[in-house]
Amino acid sequence: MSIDKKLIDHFTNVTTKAALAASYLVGKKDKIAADRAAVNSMRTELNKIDFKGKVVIGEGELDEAPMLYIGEKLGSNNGPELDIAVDPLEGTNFAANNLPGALSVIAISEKNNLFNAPETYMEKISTNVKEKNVVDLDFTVNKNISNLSDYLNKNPEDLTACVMDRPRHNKIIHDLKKLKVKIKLISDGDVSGALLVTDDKYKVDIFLGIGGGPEGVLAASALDAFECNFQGRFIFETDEDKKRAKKMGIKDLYRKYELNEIISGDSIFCATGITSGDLVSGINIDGEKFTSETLVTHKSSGFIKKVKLTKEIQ
Ligand code: VTB
Repeated sequence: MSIDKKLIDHFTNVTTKAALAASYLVGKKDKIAADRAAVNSMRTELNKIDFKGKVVIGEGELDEAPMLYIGEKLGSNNGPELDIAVDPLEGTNFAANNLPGALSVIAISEKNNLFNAPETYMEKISTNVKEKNVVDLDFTVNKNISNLSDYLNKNPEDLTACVMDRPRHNKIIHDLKKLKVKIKLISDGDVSGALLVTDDKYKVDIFLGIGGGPEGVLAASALDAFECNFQGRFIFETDEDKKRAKKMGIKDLYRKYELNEIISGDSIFCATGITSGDLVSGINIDGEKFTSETLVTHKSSGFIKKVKLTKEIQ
């Protein structure tokens, strides 16, 4: 089974509208309001589509967030049963402070094919290398870099690693620096960070570090369409985290997940720029019209495109 290609346009419209809604709050120093605008728009647009959707990765659980919570049913209730992962505003700081890289993101899979990721941290690694045992979450930074440089036939000093700027990454950054690897430090937005390995033009050879688990699953769905590699391991710090994970059906809390254990089968991924960043341009409003750019992937048809749209503001 695969997801009907016709749905691509519908889901592209969902992140486009959510990005537009959030764009009015760019630079207003209000993360919550910007997020709310994107969430509300996404929910309204998803409900217009003919499908039976269920949110498996959303904005918290029912008691925490009223919109797009895990388990929420969306769509017209006619059509295919699909699972949904949403990050209506990825990079809330970017949007609030008018910085590059805010995105509105969605991933859709066939029912039960998208990992039900808890809202905890995840250790992640992505590369554009499909072969196993070149880069691995279980290897040291030294081993990963040495293997990658052999594989790509590049010196370590010609490799670039993307890492989120966090104190928890001091050791990784220190090791990369010692190896003379070029470091691309990002302040937030690790969905985009993980996807920078997909095309040579971004000049990133490896993404690594700890970020949000849900963001990891979203990135994995696009990386699958690009035939890139991704591995993730959740980090459960508190007893409450561990209990929640068990409740969600995660038996081995320390397990390393391969890309296709996170997402399998067919999928659609859409990421629309709110503010311009490495991946896509942001929303531009010109009078009655706006333009948007969305990175869209559809696994089964091999569709991978940056879709630029100009539409009337309704
Ligand atoms: C990332 C990143 C997000 O949170 O997952 C990160 O993609 C992880 O959390 O844009 P910490 O900020 O606690 O390190 C964001 O930066 C913000 O949601």
